[in-house]
Amino acid sequence: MHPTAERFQTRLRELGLDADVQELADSTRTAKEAAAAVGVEVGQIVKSLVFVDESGPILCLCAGDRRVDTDRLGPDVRQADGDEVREATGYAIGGVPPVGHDRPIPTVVDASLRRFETVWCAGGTPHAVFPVATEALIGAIPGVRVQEVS
Ligand code: 5CA
Repeated sequence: MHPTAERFQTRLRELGLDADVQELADSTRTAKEAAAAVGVEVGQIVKSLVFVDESGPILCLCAGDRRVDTDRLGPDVRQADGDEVREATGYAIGGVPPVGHDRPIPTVVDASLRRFETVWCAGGTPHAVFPVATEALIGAIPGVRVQEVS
């Protein structure tokens, strides 16, 4: 396994999440590609999107078939650029996982993910994903806010 996916797998275990990272030959860089690669609907793919407001980065875990309305995240919110994403999470765009970042990051979860019992998330690289019970994922995020985001 790629060392970044390996390191992320260790972090999942440390968080007590029973989830196995899978490396795929096909790209899972985007929600659409990930959905095709694992054979689920695109809504079931979790996008881990970084935004920034005046107090710093915010992570939004959004269903693959939804688009975040930044106004719902707060005032003066904009999407982070690639450097900011790496700085905030320790991972590059296309592989950003929903948990297990280099440092804590305030996290908002799209309530529409609760449509699915299981969701699929990025596992650290653009070829790594993992399935996890939606409620277990939400339960592993300290101080999480679950709300409509689109
Ligand atoms: N591995 C997949 C499925 S889990 C994944 O990481 N999807 S994602 O949606 O979380 O990551 C891709 C997202 O990164 C895009 O939806 C887009 O919002 C963002 N993105 C892509 N390119 C850029 C860029 N140049 N600057 C800022 N954000 C970008």
